[in-house]
Formats: sequence, C-alpha cells, structure tokens
Amino acid sequence: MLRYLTAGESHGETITGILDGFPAGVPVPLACIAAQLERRRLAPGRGPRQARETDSFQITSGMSGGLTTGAPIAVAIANSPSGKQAFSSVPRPGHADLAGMLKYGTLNAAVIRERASARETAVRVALGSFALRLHGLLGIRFSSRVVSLGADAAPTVKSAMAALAAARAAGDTLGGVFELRVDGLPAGLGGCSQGTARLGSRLAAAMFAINSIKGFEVGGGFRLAACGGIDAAREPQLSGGLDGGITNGSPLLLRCAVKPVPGLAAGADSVNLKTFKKARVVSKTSDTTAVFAAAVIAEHAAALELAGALLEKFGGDSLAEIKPRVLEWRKRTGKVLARL
Ligand code: EPS
Repeated sequence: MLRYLTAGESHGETITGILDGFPAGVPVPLACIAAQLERRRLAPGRGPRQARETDSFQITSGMSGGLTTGAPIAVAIANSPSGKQAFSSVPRPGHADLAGMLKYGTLNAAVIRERASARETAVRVALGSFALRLHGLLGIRFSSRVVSLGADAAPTVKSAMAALAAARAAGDTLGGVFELRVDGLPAGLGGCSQGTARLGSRLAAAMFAINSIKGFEVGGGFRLAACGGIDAAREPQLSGGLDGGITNGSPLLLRCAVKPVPGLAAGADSVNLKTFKKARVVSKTSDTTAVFAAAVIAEHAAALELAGALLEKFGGDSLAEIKPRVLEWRKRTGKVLARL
C-alpha cells in the first residue's frame, strides 16, 4: 500500500513528508525533485513569500546511490527563517482560521493557519516527484494547463499576466480552473467492487485535499448533465478515461475549480473573537492566484494516487519486477482496445 503523511508548519523550521510503500530501484535524480518544486514555487500569481523561499530539501531515508531502496522515503524542506508568528484572535474570512479555532478551542488563529497553510503542498510535490518518476519510466505522462482565470475563459499568457497585475494592483485575488491530463495509463486501474475502490472517488479525494479546490469533474463533468445519452455516447472521451471507477485506456482528464485566495491586500471585514468587536484583516503576503500552483500540485497529488492504484494492480517490490508486468498487460489489453 502506497501512503504518505506530512508534518510541519508554514513558518516552522521544515515541512516534512514520509512516503511509504514506494518500490525499490527507481532512479530519482535530486534535480528532478528540485525542478518540480520550482514549478510550484514560481508558478504565476505567487506572492512575495516565494521570493524568500528556496525550497532546499534533504532526503534522509529511502534512497541509496540515486535509487529508491523500498524503505520509507523521508523528505524535509527548509522554510525561510521567519520567527514566531504573532498571536491573532482575528480570523481571516475564507481561511481555515475560524473553523479551526472553533474545532481546537483556541483564540489564536496563528496556530490554525500555520498548519492549514498551502506551504504544506511543497512537500506533497516533493513526494509526488517520486510517483511522477515511476510513471515516467512506465510511459505514463502527466500534464496540466489553466483553462480559465477569473472571468477569462480562454486566458493567454498576455491576458493572464494583465489580469494578475490588475488584481494585484487592486489588492484583489483571482480563482480559476485547471485541467489535468494523464496519458498512457494502463486500462484496469481502480475498481468498481466498492465505492472506495472507484478511482474517481480516490482522485476526487486527492484533489479536494489541495488547499482552495472547490470543484472537481472528470471528463465532460458538469457538461454531461445537460447531454442526452445519445449525444454522450457519440463522444466517448466525455468519460474522461474512467468508466465504473476503472481506467479504460483513454487519457484521464480531470478539471478542478480553485477559489480566489481569501487573504486580501485590500482587506476584509472580520471580528476579534476576544472582544467581539469588528476588525479588519489585511493580508500583505497572499498569492494573487493559486490556480497555476494548484495545477502543478494536482499533477503530483494525482501521480501519488495513481501510483498507488498501479501498485495494487501490478504488485511488485521493485521497478524491475513491475515494469515487465505493465508492458505485458499493455500488450494484452492493447490488442483488445485496438479492435474496438
Ligand atoms: C499561505 C499564505 C502565504 C503563502 C503560503 C500559503 O504565506 P504567508 O503565511 O507568508 O502569508 O505564501 O504559501 C507558501 C508559503 C507556499 O510555499 O506555497 C496560506 O495562508 O495558505
């Protein structure tokens, strides 16, 4: 079973992750992990914090001589020094602050926001880099693109940069939608025997585990609701690569809606939970949009989930064991799919 856990706070010393159940013999150059971390860190729309972070990381377990060993992989990413975060009894609207303060019985929002912060996604990307590498060596390719930014349903680089600059100047933030595509997945991953085995449910959970994601669809998604069955049958790609919760050999297509970052430089009305007096919160370090970074994070989160499904289907403790099984399966299922 492939599983992972993370720990660490946004302004703590490190963000740490452990990936357990990953096979041995997978070459994972440190430069590959660094490159993926840079994609996340430098995605368009990031705030001033990202200029301070270097995302330098250390792997303290699970690798030897550039190869995974089959032991749990431990990664620690250093945070830039920032000192202790000030006590604040004013929750930032739209963040986890208020719900977390109620849940944990604290008047200090800083305690909640430290762990709820999207900083944690850095280590998910580091762990996901291992999964991406495994997929890559098996001919499975991940890509993502932002398909809408704010009200712009067809953003170009130029229009996106202009929209981000305008939002930043107004102290505002933008949401958006990204699309994730996975090519080369073997047919037969996931399952229909239980709801929890369905890959759609597993991928939905992986996507909703990313900060700020508020919507998820597979293939035609919400558009399918307005289609007749006859029209839908004419366009099998609307299934998005999944039927009955199982990969069907077509590219996997997911879309996620990302809400606008709720921390606003323009400020937002709140209440001081100590005094119950009105208060204003101004977030100076927020990102202008999280949608570009979320697309990168989603590639890694999906890669981890799909690596788990792949290992369940094919078993194996090492790449040398898994690879021939996948190739043989592809040959077998490919013969059937080619005749359809
Ligand atoms: C975040 C708020 C900002 C972001 C942070 C996520 O940080 P700060 O606490 O300094 O205002 O920069 O994202 C990251 C640090 C990161 O690496 O993604 C939040 O509240 O979620």
